[in-house]
Amino acid sequence: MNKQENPFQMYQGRIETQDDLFSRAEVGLANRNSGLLLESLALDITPSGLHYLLIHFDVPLLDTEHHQLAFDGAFENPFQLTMTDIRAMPQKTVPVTLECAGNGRSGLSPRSHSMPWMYEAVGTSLWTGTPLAPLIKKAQPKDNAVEISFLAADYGYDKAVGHHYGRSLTLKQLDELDVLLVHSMNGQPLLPQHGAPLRIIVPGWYGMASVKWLRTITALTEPFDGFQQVRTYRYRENDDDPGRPVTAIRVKSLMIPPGVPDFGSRKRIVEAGPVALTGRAWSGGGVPITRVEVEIGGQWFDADLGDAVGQYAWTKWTYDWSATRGPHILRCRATDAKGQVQPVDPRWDVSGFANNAAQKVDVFVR
Ligand SMILES: Nc1nc2c(c(=O)[nH]1)N[C@H]1C(S)=C(S)[C@@H](COP(=O)(O)O)O[C@H]1N2
Ligand SMILES: [Mo]
Repeated sequence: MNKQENPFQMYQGRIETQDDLFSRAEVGLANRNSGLLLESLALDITPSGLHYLLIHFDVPLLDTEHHQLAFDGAFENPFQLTMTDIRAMPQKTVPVTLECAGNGRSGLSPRSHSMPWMYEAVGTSLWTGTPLAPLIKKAQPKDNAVEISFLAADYGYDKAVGHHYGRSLTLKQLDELDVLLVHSMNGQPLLPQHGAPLRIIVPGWYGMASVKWLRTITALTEPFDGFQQVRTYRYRENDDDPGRPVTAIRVKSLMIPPGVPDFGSRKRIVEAGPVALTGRAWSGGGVPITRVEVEIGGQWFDADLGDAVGQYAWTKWTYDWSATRGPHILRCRATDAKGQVQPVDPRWDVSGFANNAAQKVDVFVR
């Protein structure tokens, strides 16, 4: 099917949205792409069933036994690997905090039509696999190779372009990033929705780089022009802006909403007295968290920090609050070792990428 025959022409441009109101199409997406339950921020490692999901098309149900990973294109020594080959290679298990670049999209105004995330598109898993760099070295990119692309099994349309999900990294980025070829999550083979039987994890970058259902690793002599690389995941000021690529995760923190919820309104009820506020903070590119502050009644207080769960994983924070009666708005914000601080107000982006504005929690203390 080409552009002219596309029966969904109307979805090629901007789709009308209204802040705080979601279309049936978006609710449908949200029912597939579940988010982390904020109460599970209490755990260092997110149980696999509570890890957020972002699936653009349909989950391809692949056969582990016959799955092949091909290294092709501009490599001197192209080869193929089975899952048995990959499991027999040197293994590494790393805790990595993954966050979707669209996390926080609903907090922007006007927001864009896409997965309507609020705060919950984040999670930390123990990923097991073999480091990718030695395999690329073994395949040996030709002298004129500039990028390596990662092509997946899932296929669909976006803006009238049919494509397999795919992303690329430059050879320089591959040198700097500890990319892992992953077959297991939290000690179990990858679940279908998380990329079974094989995916990559690109630690420190937003989730779009961590290609699931991986089938082909190709050496390219020209930059990759796949849809998910050049048509989206770019920071843009307006529709005509070619934009800059979305890469490392921006500094962020979240709080477990204290107290208990009211089912209908989702507002929180807290008992007066001592309340242990807690949550997690993380930043991208392996940069550690140096500070978390909590705002109560318009004043910011320093929280206590725990140890990071890993170089590429989040840090726990706690703050003892003496809750006084009445309505309160609580917020938290993190600072990283590069001095980057979470903004209180969202930064504008056309597609709603990387909104790391401080989380706001409404509570009523009684
Ligand atoms: N093949 C493929 N890989 C993919 C995606 C996808 O739709 N297809 N989604 C990406 C995005 S946008 C994110 S945020 C992460 C989500 O990984 P998870 O669902 O395991 O949390 O996978 C990435 N890898
Ligand atoms: Mo994402």
